[in-house]
Amino acid sequence: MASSITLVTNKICPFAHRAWITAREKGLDIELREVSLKNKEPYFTEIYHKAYAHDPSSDGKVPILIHGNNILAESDLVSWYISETFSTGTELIPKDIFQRAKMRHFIAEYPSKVIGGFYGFMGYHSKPKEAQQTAIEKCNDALQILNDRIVGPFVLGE
Ligand SMILES: N[C@@H](CCC(=O)N[C@@H](CS)C(=O)NCC(=O)O)C(=O)O
Repeated sequence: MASSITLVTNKICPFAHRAWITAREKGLDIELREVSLKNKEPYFTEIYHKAYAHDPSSDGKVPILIHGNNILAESDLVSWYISETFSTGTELIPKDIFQRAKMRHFIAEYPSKVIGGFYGFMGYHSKPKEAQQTAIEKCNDALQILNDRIVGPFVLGE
């Protein structure tokens, strides 16, 4: 029997979204285990410290993938692992090497360009009006840079 897949996750985390979207695109039946990032339960810290590629200075970050004996942290690795392991669903990694280079470039740029803006935007209700506007503009500018490269419906096309 194939090993079950669990994703330790949190709804607000864009890194966890990346792993979850990958699993959805592959059509996988995964168990989502939602954990609090504010009050970290012992299970979360323990499993995080068992995960390959975890940050030793952290007491837990999402996402974490558990697939049989393979426990993996870091959303880009998790997404890559899911994409390469399962042949079901959408083919997410292009065969063409130039297309793959574009994909790697997008993955490298996404966190630095979009995620800072995204977090600025998330806390925007508690900010003064001017700071809210700056947060929206920063988020839109980052999305626009990436949007200009998207062929659609996926970044590289079909
Ligand atoms: N580089 C990591 C970042 C993961 C990350 O920072 N997750 C945040 C939530 S969005 C987290 O778990 N933070 C908890 C903490 O740092 O204490 C990845 O790509 O998976």
